[in-house]
Amino acid sequence: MHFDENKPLDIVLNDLFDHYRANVSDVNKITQALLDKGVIGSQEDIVNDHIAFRTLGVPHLGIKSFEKIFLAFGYKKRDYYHFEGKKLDAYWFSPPQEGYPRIFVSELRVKDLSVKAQEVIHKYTAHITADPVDDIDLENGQEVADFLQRPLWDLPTAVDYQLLLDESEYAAWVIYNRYYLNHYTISIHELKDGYNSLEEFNSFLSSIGVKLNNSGGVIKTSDDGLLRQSSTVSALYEATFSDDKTLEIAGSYVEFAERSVLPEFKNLAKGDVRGIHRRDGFETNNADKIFESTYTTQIKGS
Ligand code: OOG
Ligand code: NI
Repeated sequence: MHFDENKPLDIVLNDLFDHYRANVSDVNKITQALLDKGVIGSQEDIVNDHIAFRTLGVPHLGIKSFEKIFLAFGYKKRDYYHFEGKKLDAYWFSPPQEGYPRIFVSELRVKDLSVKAQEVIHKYTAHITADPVDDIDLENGQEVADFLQRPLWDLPTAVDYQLLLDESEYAAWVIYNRYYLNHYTISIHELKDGYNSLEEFNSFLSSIGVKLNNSGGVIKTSDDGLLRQSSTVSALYEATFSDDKTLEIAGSYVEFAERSVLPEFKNLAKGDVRGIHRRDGFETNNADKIFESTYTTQIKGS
């Protein structure tokens, strides 16, 4: 995915992707292998199904604040999802026009954590008393792009990070990684024959040594059978904390989605099938397992 940069949204998406790609080595590794095999002719041939962000459910930092950016770019807020065990809420947002990715934004239910964990989160975020996005010009793409790379709170100490990690892997991820892009998603059904089913694509990924999240099975399938997803597990990165301690922690990952044609369009000729004819949205049970792509249990498990 790469946009022409004639709109603020294009600038933002390109900038997010450039930072993400520079940090997550699986992104270029997969693109390069697809180029080498002739599956794609250039990086732009990859269709990005969606991107995802994580937020903290405290005043001025949750979805209600973060979403202002993408609502201003014409995205529409869609379904709500709840993840009981992980103490998360999420929404997805549909793009202003075809060719742009969906957006999945989740939020930690901070009030549902232990008092100790809440205290740690408040220690870093209590100074934020207005929506930080209100200070930026949402018509200026570069300003928005810079905002999404700018830390809104101080780096945590290793002790605080560890305390959060013991209770919520998601909390620990956000306190260190903040609003950085959590993943982008390759649309598998858009690829050529031999690569356009998740089974085929996942065997290609294994052949190039990419490790997949196996929580709930490698392929996660929606109840209607029409949305199937897989994802890599994050690599470990050496992170430096505010007390100069270092720990190996999770970063971002890559996802793969196969959206099937809806039953009412099943008689369409293959060449006539467009995005609108396929299963849209997300699925709670798939997402619940995909979150674990940054969890120690997946990264350190076999
Ligand atoms: C998001 C996990 C859910 C999906 O496509 O259902 C997800 C996350 O890890 O923040 O990406
Ligand atoms: Ni996703």
